[in-house]
Amino acid sequence: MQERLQTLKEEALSQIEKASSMKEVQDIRVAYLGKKGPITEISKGMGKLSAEERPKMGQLVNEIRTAISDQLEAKVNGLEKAAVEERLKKETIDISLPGRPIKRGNHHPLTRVIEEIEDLFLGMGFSIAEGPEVETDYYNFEALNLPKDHPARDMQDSFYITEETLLRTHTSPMQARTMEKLNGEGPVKIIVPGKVYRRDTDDATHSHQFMQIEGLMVGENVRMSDLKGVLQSFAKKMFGDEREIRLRPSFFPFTEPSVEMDISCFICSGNGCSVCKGTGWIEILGGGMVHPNVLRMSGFDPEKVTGFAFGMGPERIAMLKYGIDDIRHFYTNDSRFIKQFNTL
Ligand code: 2NL
Repeated sequence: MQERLQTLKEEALSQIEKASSMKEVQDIRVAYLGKKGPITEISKGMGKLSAEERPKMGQLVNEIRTAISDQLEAKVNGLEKAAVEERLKKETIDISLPGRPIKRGNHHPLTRVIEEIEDLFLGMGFSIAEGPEVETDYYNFEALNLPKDHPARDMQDSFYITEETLLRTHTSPMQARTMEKLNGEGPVKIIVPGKVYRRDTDDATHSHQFMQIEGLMVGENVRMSDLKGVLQSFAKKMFGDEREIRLRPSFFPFTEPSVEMDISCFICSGNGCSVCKGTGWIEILGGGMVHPNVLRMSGFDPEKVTGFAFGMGPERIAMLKYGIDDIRHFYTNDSRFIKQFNTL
């Protein structure tokens, strides 16, 4: 009996040793310590033993049961620990992996150019004025020396809403509004950026809706040379310090005299290229001395004050500066286009 018990113990311990899963451990427990297992069977048979042998055998059976039971428990603990370790190994996070880049947007190229222009003029003491896109016929035309029968009104085919209201064809009406509010008390020094509308067929260089930035300075002794100095600074800031400018005579109903400004070609510096069409000069904007009629209609006395005004198209500035070949790129919002102007 003792021998059988010893053998049982060795067998059990060796099987536990070899077990590699919870299921196996459980099977071994049932096989050796279960109700129908050999240890239970031996315990049950103890009654047949003599009073002398019974305690000795009882102790031995208990020892063996405890030994097997302890071993089983140790195995269970070992297997659990191994399982946890295995999981930890699998789930470790590789913190050396580079993070996923965050997609950041960037300013639209037109916004960039407009803000750059605004910064320059703010630095020269101009304020920014903004106003309505739906305008009255009076502010859009009449107040700018374009009476009802003026032929220049045909030049600017416009989107009329009613007989007296339309989508503004330039930002000048806001300049007239600003002057009017000041009741003849200068000086005025503003720029007006904003959307304007003209009835045009869209193509690579025309759009029915586009941006304009106009500037206006009114005060005592404001001269054409002041306009020239301001525009010279503008040309250098936007197209490089080496830029020269030239003014050519032109015509606008709201200025007299009127000029058009060219900058020396920033591509070929005058040697001749396709951008300046071999002339060495690129036309950038128009301006002039505010027409006395315009000053008068907005409440200023042209005998006492003078003013200069200019207007430019920021799309044209941006197209030249960045080599953009189609104005429609600005409005179709293809992210492949916009992303190219990411300087963040
Ligand atoms: C151009 C030319 C110009 C003005 C705009 C202006 C405004 C007032 C009085 C007088 Cl309130 N003039 N604006 C003057 C000359 C030219 O724009 O080619 N723009 C894209």
